[in-house]
Amino acid sequence: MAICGRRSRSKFILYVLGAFVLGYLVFHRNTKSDVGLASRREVPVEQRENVDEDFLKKPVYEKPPVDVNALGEMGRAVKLDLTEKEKREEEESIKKHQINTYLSDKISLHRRLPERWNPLCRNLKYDYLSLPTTSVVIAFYNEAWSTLLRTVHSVLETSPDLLLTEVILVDDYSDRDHLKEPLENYIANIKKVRLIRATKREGLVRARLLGASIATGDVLTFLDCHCECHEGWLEPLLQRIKDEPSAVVCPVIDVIDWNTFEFLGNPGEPQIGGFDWRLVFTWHAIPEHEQKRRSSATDVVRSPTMAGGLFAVDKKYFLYLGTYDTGMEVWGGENLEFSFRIWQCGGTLEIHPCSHVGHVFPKKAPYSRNKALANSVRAAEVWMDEFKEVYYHRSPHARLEAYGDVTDRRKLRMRLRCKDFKWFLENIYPDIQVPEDRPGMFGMLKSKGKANYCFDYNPPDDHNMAGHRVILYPCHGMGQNQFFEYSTLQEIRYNTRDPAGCIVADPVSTFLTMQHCSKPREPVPEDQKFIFREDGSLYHVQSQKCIEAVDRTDNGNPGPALRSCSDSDSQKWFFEERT
Ligand SMILES: [Mn+2]
Repeated sequence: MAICGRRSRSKFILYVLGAFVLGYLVFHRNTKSDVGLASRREVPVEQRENVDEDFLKKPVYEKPPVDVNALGEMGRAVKLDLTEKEKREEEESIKKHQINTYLSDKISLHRRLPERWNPLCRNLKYDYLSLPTTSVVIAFYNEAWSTLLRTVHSVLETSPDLLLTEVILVDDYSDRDHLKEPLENYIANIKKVRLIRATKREGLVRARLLGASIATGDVLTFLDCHCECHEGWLEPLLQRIKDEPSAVVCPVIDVIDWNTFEFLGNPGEPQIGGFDWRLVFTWHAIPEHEQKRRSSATDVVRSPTMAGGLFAVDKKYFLYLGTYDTGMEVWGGENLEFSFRIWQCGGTLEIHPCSHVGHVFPKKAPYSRNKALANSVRAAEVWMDEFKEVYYHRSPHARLEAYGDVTDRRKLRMRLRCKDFKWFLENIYPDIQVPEDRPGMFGMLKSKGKANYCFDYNPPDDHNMAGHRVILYPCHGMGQNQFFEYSTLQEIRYNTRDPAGCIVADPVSTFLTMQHCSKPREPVPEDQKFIFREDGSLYHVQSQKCIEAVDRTDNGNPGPALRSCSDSDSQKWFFEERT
């Protein structure tokens, strides 16, 4: 096991001790199981396989008999016929939770999901008796009753009793009444569910650690508090961790619609995680080099980053890695910090295509994320080395953020002899484009003639960057939509996001729009080439015109546009990092 070599002697002893305890538990589990199981173990392997498997994968609770006509059964979308009054209640519930909990309350807490994994996953066999056990940790804050309890029942009804030690609910100091006594009373009658409460608001990171601190399973499996597990979701995670204890394994996160509760799982290849240079998490298709590394569609997929909420990790390895950065507040950014740490410190971060868990993505973030910035800065300060500048250039206000003390986290990095961020980029995320950020060639692109106006670009939406027009807007110095970089390939790049955008000038309309940049090593299209000349002019090579700050374009608003080149200040531009 790779992790042993790096441990101190005392840790090694602890490990041996742990292995002993584990051995005892496996032994104990086998002996305390009923006689049927013990005698089946005498049956030759070929004959016992099928008999045994059903028995061994028996969940903690069986789902009640299916009622195909029940609302939302088999993950179907629900559309309710509501009176005006009911509609108002529904609206209220959406306002409160950013999830249609009015509708969720009408769906069975035990509903089934349709089978939406790669059919090959059904053929995978597990040696149940040798798999590690797990504690499922679910932290919540003011979660609605039905979404929380559907998560709990779903875990109990899809996880083999043999492998699930417990479900640990961590209440992060909620103030809603239904999460007080009613919740305690409800779970008092359910096997294997424990509830602990924080005594003040801790945030996701510390709440999860609170749960982890009382967990007794071999593996920690973290789930969000509005999930539904697909059949067979747990075994692949545990099998992988058994095979490779330094693997941190995420399930495929399937979408459950926040408004209809439709389960949108899909059996195709999963997407993997990345990030852009604002340190925002992004999704990507599996790159070619990774596809080549895999030999089957049921093999794990390596992912540079994780989305955050859902993963399984060997408890001892999680401790070795330094668990979470407890200096992080509420949520946001902790997922990238953990991802960087896993890879840089010798682990692997993977997605198992046979483990599917549905997650209700809320309409928008239900509570404040204003601490996410400090969390990102902590991640950058500890793990990104000189590349943190690329982040700061695009989020200049992050430099001013009070992010607390990271001394201990840096010591952890030293102690574990973690690799640097350059290694991470080159080996784990070679597809990300690293900006050049040459001095004086990035930041706000300001007009000399039209004082305090800057290039500004607002993409159509989070997933689609291209297509809109570039405008001029009062400079705000916050990076983001006003961040551009002039590259050695003569592009004006909009690379706060990944993949990056490049400005395209159209000599007919005269406007500037945004398109995707050419791929690395492919030629830059002619209409994306500008020469940033000594005198500050931006010369468009294809049209032989210059970019001018125009007060009123055809829609009445200021914008950059192509004009015949002149010596006017309205055709002079300069970069500035901050206001
Ligand atoms: Mn969530």
